[in-house]
Amino acid sequence: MLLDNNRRNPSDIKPSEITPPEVFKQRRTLIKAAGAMTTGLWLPFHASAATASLDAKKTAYGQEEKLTSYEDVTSYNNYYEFGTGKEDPAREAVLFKPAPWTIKIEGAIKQPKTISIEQLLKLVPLEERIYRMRCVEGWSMVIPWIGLPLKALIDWAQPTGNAKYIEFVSYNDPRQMPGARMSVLDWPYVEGLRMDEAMQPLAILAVGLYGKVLPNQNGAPVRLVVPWKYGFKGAKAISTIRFVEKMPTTTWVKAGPREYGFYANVNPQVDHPRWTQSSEKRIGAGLFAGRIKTRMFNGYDEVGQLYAGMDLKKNF
Ligand SMILES: Nc1nc2c(c(=O)[nH]1)N[C@H]1C(S)=C(S)[C@@H](COP(=O)(O)O)O[C@H]1N2
Ligand SMILES: [Mo]
Repeated sequence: MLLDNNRRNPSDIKPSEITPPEVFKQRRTLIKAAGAMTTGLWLPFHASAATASLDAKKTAYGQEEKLTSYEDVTSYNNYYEFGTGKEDPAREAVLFKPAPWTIKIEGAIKQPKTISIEQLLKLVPLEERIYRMRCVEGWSMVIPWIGLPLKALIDWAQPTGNAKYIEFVSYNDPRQMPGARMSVLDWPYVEGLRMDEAMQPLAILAVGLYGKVLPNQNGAPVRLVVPWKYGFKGAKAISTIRFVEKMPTTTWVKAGPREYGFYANVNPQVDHPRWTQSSEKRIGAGLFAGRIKTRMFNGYDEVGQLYAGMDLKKNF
């Protein structure tokens, strides 16, 4: 029953289809009180949580773009903890439990802290932002994210002057994540940004998409979205955020330093050894749609000043 529902497009399923309205409301209240929940209690609530809507204020970001369908956004992606195939995450992450959830914040900071999802959602009003997303493998999507500027969390965390970089560590549990039982990558998945990149207003922590709570396969309950960089910078299911002095060794740089750089800015002039970066295939554009030209910084020109004076062929 639960599995059957998940095979359909979740946007077509109203919570009321799964649960009578009064029970659904009751469950929502319970989900909000996630801190009080035990692991065993979570499962029956999961289906309703995954379709819960999220309030966010509309913004001007990406209004001119044609959106990639909810179906494509949630059924074609990379999330190696759930397998290396593009269709694996949607199938294998069905039973993953994104609540209760807290993020540990540590390193160069006045005092180590934890923040729960409930606290995170209250830091600043949530926004909807439509971003173009570009995977280094050559495909792209346009996704209406819901989230908050990463800067809001950094301001709350109060890093010290020694914080030059910020490291994001994804949750890793081989029991819940079949891909994490294999050594395709060096787990846990780690990504990072330079501090000024992290403060750039375009960088967000996403908690939803298409007006709903983030589906498991897209990084529930909270993931990074940095639209001027390749998709792999967007670490999913973040469990630890660490302020550090030295450039972190990120998972993909460790896996292939000739193929993946720390900066990973979208750059049509620097090809990946196996994939061209000068053009891209927009997912869902149709069989006869040609490839489109990839733009520097994925078209987010305003970030250029962060890299003034840097050789972006060396710092790829
Ligand atoms: N923890 C984790 N985060 C991850 C990945 C992963 O394998 N593990 N894959 C990355 C890659 S390569 C891409 S393109 C995006 C794809 O997911 P999205 O469509 O939800 O953005 O997630 C990124 N974040
Ligand atoms: Mo990617």
